[in-house]
Amino acid sequence: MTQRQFDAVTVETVQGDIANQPDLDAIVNAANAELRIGGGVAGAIHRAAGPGLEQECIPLGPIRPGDAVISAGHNLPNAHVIHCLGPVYGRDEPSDQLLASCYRQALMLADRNGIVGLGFPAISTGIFGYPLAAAAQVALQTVRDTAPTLETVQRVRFVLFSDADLAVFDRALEEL
Ligand code: AR6
Repeated sequence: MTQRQFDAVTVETVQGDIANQPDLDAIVNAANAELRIGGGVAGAIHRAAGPGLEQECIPLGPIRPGDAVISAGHNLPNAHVIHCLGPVYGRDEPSDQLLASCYRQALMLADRNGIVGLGFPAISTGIFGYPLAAAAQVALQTVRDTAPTLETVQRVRFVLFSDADLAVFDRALEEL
């Protein structure tokens, strides 16, 4: 685990399951446009949250790449889920700006909802094909650049699925 402080926000990286972060107020979903149950992160979150999450989410969609919307956490230990649609790498352009928009919108939405602790997966780096090291740079830079504008968010945790992915984020955080 690596930690860095940007203004009032502590940014940390851990290996783990985004659907099992009980000490955070909110987690972020790497969603599909329709906000339906999917694979990867979305599958894990919807399985843990139960069917009420999809029922709440479907009327909130469809969303566009770079957008974020908020729902309740249902059976998750977190009060809220923030659903982001990341860019499909090689299709949704400019992919770096759309990915940055996901992180910025999620952070601002969290702040408007009084969230203190927020957990992110590595949005777009699975089925959507965004290279992990490049995605880590965009994610961490956006948190650093948004941190001065935040009032309630104090902890941002990046939850990486594998030790190898964690090492990539750790290096990006150290080099930032
Ligand atoms: N906890 C943390 N990270 C995870 C978990 C987990 N439980 N499961 C996977 N990852 P992905 P995307 C990692 O594919 O690329 C869905 O079907 C994974 O190794 O979940 O934004 C949606 O419905 C990868 O590094 O999201 C969309 O259609 C990262 O999380 C589409 O996939 C993101 O992988 C979204 O694709």
